[in-house]
Amino acid sequence: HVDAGALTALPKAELHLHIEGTLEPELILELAARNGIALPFPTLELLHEQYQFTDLQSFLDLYYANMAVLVTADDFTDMTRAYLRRAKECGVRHAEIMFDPQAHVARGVELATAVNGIAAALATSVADFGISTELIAAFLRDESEGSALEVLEELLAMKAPIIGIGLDSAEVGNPPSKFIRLYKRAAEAGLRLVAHAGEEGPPSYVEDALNLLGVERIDHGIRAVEDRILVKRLVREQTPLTVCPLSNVRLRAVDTLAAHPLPQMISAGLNVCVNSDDPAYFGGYVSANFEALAAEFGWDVATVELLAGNSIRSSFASVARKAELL
Ligand code: ES4
Ligand code: ZN
Repeated sequence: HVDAGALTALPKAELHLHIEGTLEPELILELAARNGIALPFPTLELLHEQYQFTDLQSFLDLYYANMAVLVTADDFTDMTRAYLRRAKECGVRHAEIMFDPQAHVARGVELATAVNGIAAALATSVADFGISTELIAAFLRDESEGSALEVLEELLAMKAPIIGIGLDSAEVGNPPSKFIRLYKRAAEAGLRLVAHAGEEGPPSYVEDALNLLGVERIDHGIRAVEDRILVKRLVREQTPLTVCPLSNVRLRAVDTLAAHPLPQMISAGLNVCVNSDDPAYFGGYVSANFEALAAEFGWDVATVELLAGNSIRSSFASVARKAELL
């Protein structure tokens, strides 16, 4: 068995993290007050009551509503620094952080406000927290491909410091095939490619994300276990799967943590790592995910070391940075 101190001490990378999902209720209220925004749930008590989710969409509704408090670049900087502070306490030494540009533009926030605010915190993340960072622009799959392409062109024109693109939000009914041109354009621009797939959606979405979009990493991917041929391929190609166990429990993608397919995925030889997804909404940061798993499955140090090592190996960090952390 592993104790909490040893878990935290292990250097790890966080590869599946939505920065807007790190907005803690306390910070939501603080930013609402600072910006003079009236919230539908204006106290901690009323806000906390909203965190009981039945599926992905029920979470997304609250997640997008709470973003209303993000107005100035400083708001984005403060949110990002608050995440980095907590990530450091979890032993995170490298973080690849997603943000949802379309969600902010749709609210009338300038793209540059969001990008520059987040980037300001990331620019000093090594000095401030000992965490190397990268930024990934995630596109909303329930919006049109045209909307995503417009925002991508704007990000490229402003030379936004992004390493890649992702695809998130409501999965079922919004398959990878909808975004072929977006991923082609991003690849042409030299960006790295990831996408959520197989969270609520079927294994065929994982396959299509690989075949049609050319992604090099899959966010979630848990439903891949339903397709033996797909599992064989993912094992052979060692495609990284950024699994988020507490998220899956809270959004009812799995019934219980005990029923989570992660142990089965590890046994099959899949390249899995552990991530927090939207830690302010799902009951904890990456250490909480590791601790819950280790307790539930009685893991030894070797298993935890394997998962932490996978996260670093699967990252977009430089060869030198990876060597430093492994
Ligand atoms: C998300 Cl858990 C999850 N799934 C899909 N899209 C998302 N955006 C933020 N969190
Ligand atoms: Zn996610």
